[in-house]
Amino acid sequence: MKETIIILGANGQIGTELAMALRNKFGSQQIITSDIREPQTLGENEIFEPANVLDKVELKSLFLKHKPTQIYLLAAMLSATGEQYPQKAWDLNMNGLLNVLDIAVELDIKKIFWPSSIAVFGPHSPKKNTPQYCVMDPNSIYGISKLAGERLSEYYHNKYGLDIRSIRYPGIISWKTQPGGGTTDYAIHIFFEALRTGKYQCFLSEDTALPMMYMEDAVRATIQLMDAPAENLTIRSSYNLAGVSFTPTEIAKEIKKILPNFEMSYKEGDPRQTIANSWPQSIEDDYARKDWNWELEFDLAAMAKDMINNLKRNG
Ligand code: AKB
Repeated sequence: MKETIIILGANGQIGTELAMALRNKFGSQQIITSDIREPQTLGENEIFEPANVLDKVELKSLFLKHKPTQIYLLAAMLSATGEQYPQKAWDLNMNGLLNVLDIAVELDIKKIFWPSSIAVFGPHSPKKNTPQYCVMDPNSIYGISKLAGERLSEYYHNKYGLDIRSIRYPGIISWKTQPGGGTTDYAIHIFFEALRTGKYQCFLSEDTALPMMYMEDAVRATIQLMDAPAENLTIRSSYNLAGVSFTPTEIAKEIKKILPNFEMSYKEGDPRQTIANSWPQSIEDDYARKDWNWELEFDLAAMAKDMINNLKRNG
């Protein structure tokens, strides 16, 4: 079957790179990118349609026009910005998802990808090797909306047969598009600043370990999950994905191996520290490995090397 894919929230950090990978896989004509903002560039044969996921009428006419076989819903407000605008974060993260799920049921669009996050875990979840199933008491509005979204996804799968698939993304590290408003963003800013000024002041404390993943791995995982046979999938809420866990000290050490003059300092009292403290330090991803043969490629050293090479080449 020929796939037609709509990516909602396609101009963001993950959407930009996922769109490139999906265009390579299915051809540009099959991928419709959409966002409330126009993209900075649009290649020949690439299709973009402006749409707001909170506007159900607009969304439905987009789906009716292109008759997608798959939808990727990436429009969301991340953890740090969410704490500044909790009502807006809840509205976008929940109602955007609800709109897509409802229209998908109405128009019989079966296959949907929607990302969750490590933010679904909270202060009483195990901190190390956090398992798929455990106490979950997120205390950021972002985490609360993602956990509610996971329950909603599983509900729509069970009740309406939607083939919805999801990953609990760790912090995603990339050089092509900058992230916006996340707690894990320091692990990207550090590379840009290391090359630009040779220094970085980190807003998280030196020993704050968090699960992260290089963009190549995150995109590969997402497409691998979407390609997996439905009968192999035992999780319809969202899959844990481990990635690589490190502290600011550890990433700074890795950067210093390549840029020996790099200097790291720390700023105390940033509100993102409170969010980071409530999240796992590392994740266990047995279900992803078993159900769809997930394997990580980039460890911290490989990621740091690739980031710096690409930023130097493109900077
Ligand atoms: C954030 O920091 O908010 C995101 C996430 C871990 O979901 N990168």
